[in-house]
Amino acid sequence: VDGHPERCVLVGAPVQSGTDRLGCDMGPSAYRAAGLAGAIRDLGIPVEDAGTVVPVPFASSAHPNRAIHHLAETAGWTRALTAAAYAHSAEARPIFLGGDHSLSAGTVAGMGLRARDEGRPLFVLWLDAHADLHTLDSTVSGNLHGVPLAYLTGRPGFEGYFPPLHAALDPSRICMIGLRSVDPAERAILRDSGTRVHDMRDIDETGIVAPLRDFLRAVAGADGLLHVSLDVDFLDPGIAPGVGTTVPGGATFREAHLIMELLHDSGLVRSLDLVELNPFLDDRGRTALLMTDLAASLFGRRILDRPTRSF
Ligand code: EXY
Ligand code: MN
Ligand code: MN
Ligand code: MN
Repeated sequence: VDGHPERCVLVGAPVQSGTDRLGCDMGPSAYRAAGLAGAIRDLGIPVEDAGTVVPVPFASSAHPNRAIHHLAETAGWTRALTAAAYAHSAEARPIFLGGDHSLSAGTVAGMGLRARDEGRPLFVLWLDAHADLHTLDSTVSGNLHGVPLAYLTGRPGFEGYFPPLHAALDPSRICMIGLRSVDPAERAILRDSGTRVHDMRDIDETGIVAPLRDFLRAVAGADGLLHVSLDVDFLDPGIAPGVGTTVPGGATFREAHLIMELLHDSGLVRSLDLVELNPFLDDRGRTALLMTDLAASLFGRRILDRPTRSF
């Protein structure tokens, strides 16, 4: 699509340090077993598998909030993934295979550097049951998969722990769809943030299309670079059980697939996170196969041909 490299690159990010529920580090293997590369190649798009990112050692002192798990390891992943996202997005469209959602602290920071180099604003579509907006002081669980957007939008308290950001992500350039589990501290931040927030009640009342098209018009109008972060728990647990943080009342496959087709039509997506897949909680790869279908539909029309940019 114009303004985008056509080639995809798969980047394994087996991050486990952001959640205590073990199994996320098997995510990249599950996507490879589900045939993600082949599904995208079948659309005529070259796909390279760049293998697996290695976290850099990152010594961070213990944080006063003793609930926090694996802070140094997650900060090391963030540093490595920032570099990987920046490098792999130069001539390709990276798909980051997670791994828990703390990996997005690095991938989105790296895409921010890419956007800076291209002189374009970065926009983020966050498809998730959760806001992932806790600070290191407000997190209750201490699981760092619940903090990436607080870090990325420059909320205080990460200094000396997560690597310093080149620039904070503008909250008004974030669109959240699928929310149905938001903690009080996160709600307070969201209230006047300017972030476009669509919980499942919104989706039930207004549907997916109007809010998404409105956001895509804003991205296109700003000549923005769009990063999509797809958390498995955006989907209803009945169709996607392979995730450690299920919340009832999630998106149907049709709603998720419609989002992917509208995103494909827009031609605006530069990079994608597939996060929180836990194959240990899945049955016979069902969730990995569903996510693979959705990811492929983001990169190419797989059913009927339609005019692009129809938003
Ligand atoms: N807000 C809860 C917490 O902070 O522990 C749940 C976070 C779940 C995060 C998953 C990745 O979306
Ligand atoms: Mn732990
Ligand atoms: Mn998440
Ligand atoms: Mn989630």
